[in-house]
Amino acid sequence: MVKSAPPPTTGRKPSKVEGLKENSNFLREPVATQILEDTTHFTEDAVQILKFHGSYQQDNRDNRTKGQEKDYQFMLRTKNPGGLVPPQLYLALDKLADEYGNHTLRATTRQGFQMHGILKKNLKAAIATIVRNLGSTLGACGDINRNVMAPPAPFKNRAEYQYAWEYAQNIADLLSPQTGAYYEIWLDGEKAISAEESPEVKAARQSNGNGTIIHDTEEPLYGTYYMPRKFKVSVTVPGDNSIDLYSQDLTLVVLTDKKGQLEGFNIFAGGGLGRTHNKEETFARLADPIGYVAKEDVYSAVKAIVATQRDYGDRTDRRHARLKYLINDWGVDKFRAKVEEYFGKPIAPFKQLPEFKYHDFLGWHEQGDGNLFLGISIDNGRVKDEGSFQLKTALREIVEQFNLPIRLTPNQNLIFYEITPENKPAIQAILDRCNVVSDPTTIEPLVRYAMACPALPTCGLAITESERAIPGILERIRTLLDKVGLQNEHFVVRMTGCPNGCARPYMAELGFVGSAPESYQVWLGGSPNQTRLAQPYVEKLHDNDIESFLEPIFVYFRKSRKSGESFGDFCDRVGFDGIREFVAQYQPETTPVTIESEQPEAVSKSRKARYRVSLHDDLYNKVKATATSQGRSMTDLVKDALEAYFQSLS
Ligand code: SRM
Ligand code: SF4
Repeated sequence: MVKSAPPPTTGRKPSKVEGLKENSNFLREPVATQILEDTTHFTEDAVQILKFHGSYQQDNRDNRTKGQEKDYQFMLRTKNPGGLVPPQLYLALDKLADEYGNHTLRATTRQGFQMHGILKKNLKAAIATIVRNLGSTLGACGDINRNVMAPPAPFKNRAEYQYAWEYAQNIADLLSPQTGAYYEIWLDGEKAISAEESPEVKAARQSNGNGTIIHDTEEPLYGTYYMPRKFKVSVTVPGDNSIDLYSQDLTLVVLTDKKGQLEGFNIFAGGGLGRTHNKEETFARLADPIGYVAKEDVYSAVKAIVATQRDYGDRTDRRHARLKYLINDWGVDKFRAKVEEYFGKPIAPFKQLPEFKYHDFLGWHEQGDGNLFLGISIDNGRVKDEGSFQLKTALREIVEQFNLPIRLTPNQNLIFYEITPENKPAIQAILDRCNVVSDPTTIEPLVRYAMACPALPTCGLAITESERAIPGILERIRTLLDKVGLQNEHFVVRMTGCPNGCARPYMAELGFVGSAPESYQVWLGGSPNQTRLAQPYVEKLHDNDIESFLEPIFVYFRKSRKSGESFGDFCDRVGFDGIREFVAQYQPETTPVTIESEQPEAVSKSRKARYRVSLHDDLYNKVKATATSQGRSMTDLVKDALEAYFQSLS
């Protein structure tokens, strides 16, 4: 094993994980040894290296019992550049989830799939099955380039979308680890049967642009120490923010000429969301525009940025190790100058771009070549069968019968594409039979645009619930919106069980970030298109207090919004001081109830007179609940109650 020189740490002690990477023999040990042992779990050191192979050691936190061994199980994460899941891979994953997992799959916020609940003894078979079916988990986690995102829309008549897919794949290949460890450990050395890499990418990986390559090691780009921390890349097209571009370490925006020919890429860098409560030195940060590179230079530019972070990212403090901190500490100009040293020439000025908008591509659409695509909403990414809701069955049957490729979306949904129009009715029939909604306008919009991370019971870092809590919380928000007169209002709600930000809550209009058991830090003021960072409004809101907390804010919004203004834009415009002032003087509103009277003669014969009386909230809620449970109107209920009351007086 030839080791590369350790990156500089300016005299400070490198973090423990740096030593584990150094001694791992390019990601082999201690995983290779411990996978052969008849144990339920790996040691802490092995767990760190296992991440690079796409797996996390977890335990079911619902099953923790004092004094007993944890209920160890493994999460596997696939890497799918641009969200591509070939039909063969989907069927393999579906089967693995039943055979070794917890019978569910989970579409992630970075266009991958996760499987939970795998026992150590089944890990090797599960990974081998994924690789033999055109998938991979290599580099899905760990200090390395993660899944490269791209807009999932399969628009065949829009060249820029096709370029985004092509370059997402090529950059994933360019930055993929070269160690033989993965195939040695999981496939007994058998090499993957993967799609041929583009020769351009192969050449770009080898070429030494001013120190981007570490010579004579198994990992020419990463060296012995890999990256200081995870590294996240996306490729998008002008105007399409389905990939949440401002939250990525590096985003490339495809730029084409008038004929749709690729010219080059705008570069954004330095986004990232992970933070720690009460540690001001950690923060969510939006990516900055860095500049423009021509298409023939794009791989060198990407390598130059990776090398800059590889060589100058903080390896002594993992909380300060992401690229966002390097750019924040240096400033964009110094960062760009250092990248240019590796790149070997100046980076051109950033080109003007149109406004970025969020798209979810749900429902049936033309894909631009006569075929169709269908975006299916998956609540919080969880693919499962539950009672009459048979999403897992529906997806499997569709893939089995029509052999369709899938693109996972960055919002935990999926798209089937290459659908010939004559197959649409049969696909629709499967969805209808399995109670899977295909018309996005029938989905409650708060649910449609919401995301939550897995949190409990699998995530070891979760402080409180997220995926399991969000459905109830969205329902309560809807009831509250209805109550305060905002019936058709909706906005982007995102929730995480801790401040790491896996469902990107800091980009939401209303973000809930777990801060204590059953409590959330609340973030307000993000934009509907995720182009602005939200801000923390309160540190700890108990789940029980959501209504009393949100009601005055919603009332202020209803009263003072500008025409068409979204909730996030409103919060950003009026500011937290304005909101706090309104909340401080807020008196809970009484809710008007309309009671019909018998028609007085004086009133036109054709309509009934209506009188309004006001009820306080608690009484109104009781009347409403009773009327609902009895299947009657509130008017009838109140009429009966009043009549009984007056009778009792007489
Ligand atoms: Fe994440 C760690 C789940 C996207 C920031 N993330 C974790 C772990 C592995 C917990 C752990 O370290 O023990 C979670 C596994 C939970 C479980 O039970 O499955 C986890 N992250 C997820 C997923 C599955 C959430 C989801 O709802 O889909 C996403 C998988 C994406 C994928 O396919 O690769 C996921 N994680 C993200 C994102 C969003 C994104 O990438 O666009 C972020 C914020 C963006 C960013 O990185 O800045 C994110 N995850 C983190 C962090 C904080 C990183 C930091 O810079 O501080 C951690 C903790 C860490 O790395 O120390 C983390
Ligand atoms: Fe776990 Fe926190 Fe990520 Fe949620 S945000 S999955 S709780 S690490």
